[in-house]
Amino acid sequence: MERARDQASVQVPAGEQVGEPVPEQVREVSAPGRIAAPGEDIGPEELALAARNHGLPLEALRYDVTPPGLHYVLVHYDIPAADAARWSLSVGGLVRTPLSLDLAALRAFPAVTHRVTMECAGNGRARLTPRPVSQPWLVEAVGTADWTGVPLRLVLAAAGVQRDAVEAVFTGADHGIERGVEQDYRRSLPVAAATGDDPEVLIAYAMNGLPLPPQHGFPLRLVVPGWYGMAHVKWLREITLVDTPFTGFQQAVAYRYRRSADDPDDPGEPVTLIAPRALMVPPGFPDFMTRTRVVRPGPVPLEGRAWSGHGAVARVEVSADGGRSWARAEVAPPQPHRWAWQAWSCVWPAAPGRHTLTVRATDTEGRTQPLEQPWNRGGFGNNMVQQVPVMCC
Ligand SMILES: Nc1nc2c(c(=O)[nH]1)N[C@H]1C(S)=C(S)[C@@H](COP(=O)(O)O)O[C@H]1N2
Ligand SMILES: [Mo]
Repeated sequence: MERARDQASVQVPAGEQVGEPVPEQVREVSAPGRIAAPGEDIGPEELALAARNHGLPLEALRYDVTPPGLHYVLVHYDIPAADAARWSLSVGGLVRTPLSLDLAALRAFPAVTHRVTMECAGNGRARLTPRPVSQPWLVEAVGTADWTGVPLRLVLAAAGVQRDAVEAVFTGADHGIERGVEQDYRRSLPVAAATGDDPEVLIAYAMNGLPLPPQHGFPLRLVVPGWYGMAHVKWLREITLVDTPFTGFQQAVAYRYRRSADDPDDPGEPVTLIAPRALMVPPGFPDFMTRTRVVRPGPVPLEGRAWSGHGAVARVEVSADGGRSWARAEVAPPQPHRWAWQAWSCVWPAAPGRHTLTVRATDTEGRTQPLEQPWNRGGFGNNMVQQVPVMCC
């Protein structure tokens, strides 16, 4: 914090240089990323991650706002200890007036509430072939909350962003090692995104009208409407304005779309906005083990949610024959919650037999969901359509 204040130009905030040497023993416990071998099942390490980082039970798609405890959770390292009474957020680097704000100081700014659908960039990873070995999400890494806090642009205006600043770097209070790099969790946003009012980035202190739960970033987190989850830095303790694009691990190494499985020199494209996706509440009732759905013959109401970070959802289509034919669903308008998912519904005339239900969203930018996997090495942004096996009898 002090260092940021003293330096005229901060390129990479203290404590993080990609490729910085770490003790050999550390590297022994923190292997490079890898792709699962052909036929390799999900292993104990992925199971351990999946048990910590839970998804949204798909039946909870029925709620506009995800009820407490049902919003997905993704935590790279540990949930840090946080004492609200002693928490302070520092704003430094290329600003005219460095700030150190406690929670009372942040609450003195005008408060706004935005309903925002958040989705992990790794959602869909475990459905890829070959499978990148990491948090093995199927389709359920999503949730919607009413986030209350201070518009980031107001805090940055109070600090006075200097003209040569190009990015704001956000630091969380959590610390860990990832693929041999010891680090605090850090991400950046371009200054234009950080100071914009559409979408308006929040420094949030409340979720659904209550203080943030520990796993969702207590006492402060960033909320960046329309962006994949990695941008919404939790346990936010420091904002640093810098004059060159941030090259920390979570920016330049992780969260890149790299099409090639093994080219070490491919920098890839940055992961930013959420690709369109529709999900359905699986109809009928499930088999405990296979999760196959059982429905009775006749009209079966189908419902779910659809969203995109690129625009509103313009169209949702449902297929009962694995994507050969499609029927339009009704879609709720995006207003008044532009950054939240939209409800959709339709009726499926179920006939006896086995079926695979599929749903696909298309946004106002014309982006849609593929029937085939969009593969990349990190397993990001896989918005291939959901498949719901149903037995009608
Ligand atoms: N400090 C910090 N912020 C973080 C993370 C983290 O591990 N540490 N995980 C990110 C990722 S990858 C996602 S998907 C979202 C998840 O937010 P949630 O757990 O509140 O749903 O938080 C983001 N913010
Ligand atoms: Mo994520």
